[in-house]
Amino acid sequence: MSEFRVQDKGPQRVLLSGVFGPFGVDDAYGRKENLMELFHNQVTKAQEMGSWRFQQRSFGLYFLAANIKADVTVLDFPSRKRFMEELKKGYDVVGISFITPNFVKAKEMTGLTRQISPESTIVIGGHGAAIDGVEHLLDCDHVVKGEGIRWLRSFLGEDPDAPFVHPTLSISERQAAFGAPFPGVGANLLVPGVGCVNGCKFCSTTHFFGRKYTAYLPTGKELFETARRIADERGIDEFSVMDENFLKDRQRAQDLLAEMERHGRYFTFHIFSSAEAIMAFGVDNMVRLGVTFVWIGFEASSSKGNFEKNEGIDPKGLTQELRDRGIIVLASGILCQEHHTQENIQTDIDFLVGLEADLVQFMLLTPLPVTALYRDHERRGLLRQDLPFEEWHGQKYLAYHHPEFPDNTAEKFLIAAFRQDYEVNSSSMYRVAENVFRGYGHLAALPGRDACLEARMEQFRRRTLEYATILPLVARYPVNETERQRATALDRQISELFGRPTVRERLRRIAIHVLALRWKLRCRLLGDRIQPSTIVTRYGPGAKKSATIWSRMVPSPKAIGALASYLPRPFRAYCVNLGTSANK
Ligand code: B12
Ligand code: SF4
Repeated sequence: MSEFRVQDKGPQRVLLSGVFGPFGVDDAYGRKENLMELFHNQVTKAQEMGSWRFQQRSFGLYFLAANIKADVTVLDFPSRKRFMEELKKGYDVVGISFITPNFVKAKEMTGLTRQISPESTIVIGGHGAAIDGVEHLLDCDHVVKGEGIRWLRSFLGEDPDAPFVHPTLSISERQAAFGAPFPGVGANLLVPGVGCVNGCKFCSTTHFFGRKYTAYLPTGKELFETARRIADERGIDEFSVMDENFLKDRQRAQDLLAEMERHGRYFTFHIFSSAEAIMAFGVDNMVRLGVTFVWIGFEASSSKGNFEKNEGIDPKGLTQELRDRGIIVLASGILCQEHHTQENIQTDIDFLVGLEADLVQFMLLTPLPVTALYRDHERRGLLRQDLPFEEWHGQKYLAYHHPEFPDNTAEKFLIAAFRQDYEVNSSSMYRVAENVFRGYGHLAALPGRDACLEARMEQFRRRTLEYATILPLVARYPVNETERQRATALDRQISELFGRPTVRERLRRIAIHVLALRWKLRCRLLGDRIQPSTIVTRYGPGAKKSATIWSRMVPSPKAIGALASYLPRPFRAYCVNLGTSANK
C-alpha cells in the first residue's frame, strides 16, 4: 500500500465503483456459481423456468454518494473496459466497493487506477475490506472497514454528523419469472441501518459492523417520513427493507405502525428478521405492520448447528403461523456445518424442506473474514489457504477443511437439497400465490376489522390477483404432476372467489405465455445467464441527493408510469421498474 495522501479540502471529484462484470462466468476474475442475482444464485436456482430473476444495484455506493457534497459519479456493473474509460476522466478519489469473492476484481481495479489515473487516491470499502491484511494484497491508499458514510464525509472534510440522506431506489432491476414480468411492482429500497447486535458466529454483517447496529433512521417517525417521501416519488407503497434484523428494534417498528395508522398510509414491507425478534414483535402485529415477506435464518434443526436467536423456537410452527397469515417466508439454512456428516446432513435438509416455507436458501458454512467463525477456524488451522477468494461464495466448495466433505463433495448435497425442496414443495411461485391467497382468507374471516386490517385485506386481494396471472405458467411448466394439479386447482379456487379472469386478464395470460416461450427458446439457444447493464449515475456538486435516480436515456418515472397505466398490470410493473434503471 502506498503512503496515505492527505486531501486538501477543496472540491473533490469522486468516482465510486462496484466491481466489473461479467458476473457468474468462469474467467480469470470470477466463477460461474457467483451470479449477480439473489434468488437465482442461492434460493430458486433449481427451479428452472420459474426461478425468480432479478438484479440489485450495489446500494452502498448510492448511499455514500447521496451523503456527500462532492461531485460524485457512481459506476455500477461496469465492464473492465468501461471502468478504464471512466478513470481517464481523472478523479481525485476512486472508491471501490467489493465483497470477499470479488477480491481479484478489486485488485485488478486498484492496479488499473494506479496505471491510468496515478493522481487518484484509492479507497476500498465494503465487506471485502475485512480480508486480513488486504492493504498488503492490493494497491490502495485507504481501507474502510465497517460503516462508510461517516468515514467518507470526514475524509472529504465534510461534517460526519450532517443529516442522513436516503436515496430513492428500486430494490431490483428486471424482475421476471418464466421469462415474463414478475407479478407486482418493483418495491422501493429502504435501509434503516446497518449491522446487527446478535453476533452469530458465522455472520459477516454483524462482525463487519462491530457487532453493533448503526441506525440511519433511528425512530419510527423518521422511518415513516422517509418511506412516505420515497413512496410518493416512485408512486409505489411497497418496500424492501435492507436491514439485517428489522424487528430487533421492536419499539421503532411499533412506532412505525403507529405512524402509518395515524396517517392512514399503509405501506408494505419485505424484511429480514431473526426468529426471536419475530416472536417478540408478534405475528399478528406483523400483519398490521404490513410485513408481506420475511427472511428468517433457521440455519439447522439441532441445537448443535444452531444459534441463540433460535433458542426455544418451533421453526415449523412459526413458519406455518406466518404463512397462515399470508406472510411469505424465506427460510435459510446452512449446510456442511462442523457437526454434519455425510449421513446426518440429510436430517437438516429434510428439516428445511419440511418447514414448507415459500423459499429456501441453502448455503455452505463459510468462514468469511472478520467473523468469529473465521478467527476460530484460523486458530484451529482449518482455513483453506489453497482456495482462492473467487471460490468463497458458499455455493460450491467449502472454504474450510471438513474431514467429512473432502474435495467438492459439499456441492452434491447442496444441489440435491435445492432439488428436493422444489420437487416436494413445488415452485416458489406456486407457494407464494397460495400463501397470499391464504392471507386474504385469513383477514376476510376475521371479524371486526379496523381500517388498518381492511387496508391489508385489500392489499392481499390485489396481490392474489397479480400472482394468479402466473399460475397457468406454473401449470404449464411444473416440476411434476403434483405441482401441475396444485397450480390448476389454486387458479380455479381464486377464480371461484374473485370471478373468472376478465378479457383483459385473459389477454395478459396469453401474452405471458408468449414471453415464456421466448424465454424457453432463449435458454435453449443462449443459456439462462443475464448480465446486469452498466449503470452510471452522476451527481453534480451539491445536487439534490434524495431525488429518484433515473436515466438520461429513458423518460422520467412519471412519464413511464403514465404510459404504463395503459398496459396490463404485469407490464406496468416492469415499466415502473425500468423507470428507475439508469443510463449506460
Ligand atoms: C444486496 C446484496 C447482494 C446483491 C448484490 C448487489 C450488488 N450490485 O453488488 C446480490 C443479491 C446480487 C448479492 C450477491 C452476492 N452476495 Co451479497 N449481499 C447483499 C446484502 C443483502 C445487502 C448489501 C447492502 O446493500 N447493504 C446496505 C449498504 C448500505 O451497506 P453496505 O453495502 O455494507 O455498504 C456500507 C459499508 O460496507 C461501506 N462501504 C461499502 N462499499 C464501500 C466503498 C467505499 C469506497 C467506502 C468508503 C465504503 C463502502 O459503506 C456503506 C455505508 O455504510 C448483503 C448483506 C447485508 N445486509 O449487508 C449481502 C452480502 C454483502 N453479500 C454477500 C455475498 C457473499 C454474496 C454472494 C457471494 C452470494 C452469497 N453466496 O451470499 C453474491 C456475490 C455476487 C457477485 N457476483 O458479486 C456477503 C458478503 C460477505 C463478505 N464477507 O464478503 C454479504 C455480507 C451477505 C452475508 N452475510 O454473507 N448480494
Ligand atoms: S441474527 Fe442474523 S443478522 Fe444478526 S447476527 Fe445472527 S445471522 Fe447475523
